[in-house]
Amino acid sequence: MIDMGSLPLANRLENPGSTSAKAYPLVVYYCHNCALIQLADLVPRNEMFTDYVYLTSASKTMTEHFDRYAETVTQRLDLTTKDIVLDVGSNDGTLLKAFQRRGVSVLGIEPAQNVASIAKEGGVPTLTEYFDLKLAKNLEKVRLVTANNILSHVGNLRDFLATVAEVLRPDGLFVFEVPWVADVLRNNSFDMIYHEHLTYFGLKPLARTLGKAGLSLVDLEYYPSIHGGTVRGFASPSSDELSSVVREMSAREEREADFWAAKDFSERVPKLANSLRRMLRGLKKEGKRIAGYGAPAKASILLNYCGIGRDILDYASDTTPLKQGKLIPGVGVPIVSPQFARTKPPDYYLLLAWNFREEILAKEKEFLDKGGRFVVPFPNPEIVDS
Ligand code: JHZ
Repeated sequence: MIDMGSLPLANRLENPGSTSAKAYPLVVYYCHNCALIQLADLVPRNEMFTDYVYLTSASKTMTEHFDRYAETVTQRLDLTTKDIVLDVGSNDGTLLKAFQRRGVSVLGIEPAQNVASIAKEGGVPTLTEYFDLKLAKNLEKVRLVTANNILSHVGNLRDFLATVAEVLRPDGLFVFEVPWVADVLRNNSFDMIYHEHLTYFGLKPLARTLGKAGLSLVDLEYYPSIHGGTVRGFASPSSDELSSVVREMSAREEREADFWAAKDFSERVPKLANSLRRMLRGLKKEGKRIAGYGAPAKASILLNYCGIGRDILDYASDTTPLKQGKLIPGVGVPIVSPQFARTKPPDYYLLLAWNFREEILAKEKEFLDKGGRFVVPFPNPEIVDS
C-alpha cells in the first residue's frame, strides 16, 4: 500500500552523543483477499518492548478515558470484588487502577520491565511476561480480559486470541481498543504507521480474526478523539448477537476505507510531507523559532519521513520523565521537559502529539494568548493561533 522507506524504531529513543539510529524497512501491505492492512517485515519484539518509554498516564485525556472505560465495563458486566480483570499490555496500570477504585480485583500482564515496575509500585499486581498459552494455563479463568492498543502490536494474532479465549469464562467478555484504520486513512495520519504497529485494523478483518479464535465481535463503541479515532470492541465467547452499531460501522467502513481509499491515502502522504516541510522551512527563513510539542512514537516517523531535523526544531517538549534528556531517533531532536520549554518558548510549536489537540491547546492558552502558534500536521498542515 505504501513504502515509507527505512526508518528507525519509533520508541527507541537515543542517548545524547549516539551517532545514527538503526533503520528498518517500513512497508505497508493491503491484502486483496481479506482487506487487512499490515506490515510484512517484522522486527524482533524484544528489540521494541523490553524497555518501553510510553506511559498511559502521561496525558489527562487517556487517564480520564480509561476511568470512564472502567466505569462502563464494570456496570455492563456487573463486576464485583469476586471478579478479576486481566489486562494484557497493562503498561503503568492506569486502567487497572480505575477498576481497583471500583472494588474489582485485577491482574496486569506487561512485558516491559521498567513500565511493569511502575505499575507494581503503584499497587497493581503485574506479571512481567508476554501473554501466551503457557502463561494462560496457570491463570484462573476470568470474566473480563482487556487489551488496549495491543492487538496492532501482536505478531501472531491467532495464538494471542486463542490465549484470550483460553482464559475467558463463557459468560465473560474480551474488550479491546484499536485505532480504526478508516480514521488513519481519512486523517492522513501516516505517522501512526511504525514498526510496532504490525496491523492497521478494519472491522471486517478484525471480526474474522476474532472468529477464528471462537470469539464474536458483538458490539462496538467509537471514540473519534482517542488516538485520532479508536474503536472499542466487545467480543464474546458464547454469544453471536451483533449490535446495530457493528452493522452500521462495518457498512461505513466499506464505503470509506476500501482499497481505493487506501490507494488515495498512499498518494496523498508524500504530498502532505512536502507541504509540511515547506511550511516549516518557510517559517524558519522568516527567523521563527520552532519546537516540537510532545515526543510520541509518531513523532519519530513524522520527522524522519518528512526530513524535519534539528535545523528546524530546537527541541521537543514532553511530560514523560523517561523520555526527557533523550533524542528522537534518526533526527536527533533533543527531548526536554515542559519546565525547560517554558524558559525558552518557541514562536511555533509543531504539534507532534496532535491526538491531544484539545487538551494541549487548552493547557497552552497563555502561550497562545502571548502570540505563540501551533502548526497542526493533520489532516493537512495548518497554523493555529489564539
Ligand atoms: P501518544 C502510543 O503511541 C503508544 P504514541 C502505543 N504504541 C500505541 O499503540 C499508540 O499510542 C496508539 C506527551 N504529552 O499518546 C506524552 C506531552 O508532552 O500520542 C507522550 O509522550 N504533553 C502503545 O507514543 C506523547 O506526548 C501533553 O500535554 O504516539 C503522546 O503520546 C500531552 C497530552 C502529552 O502516543
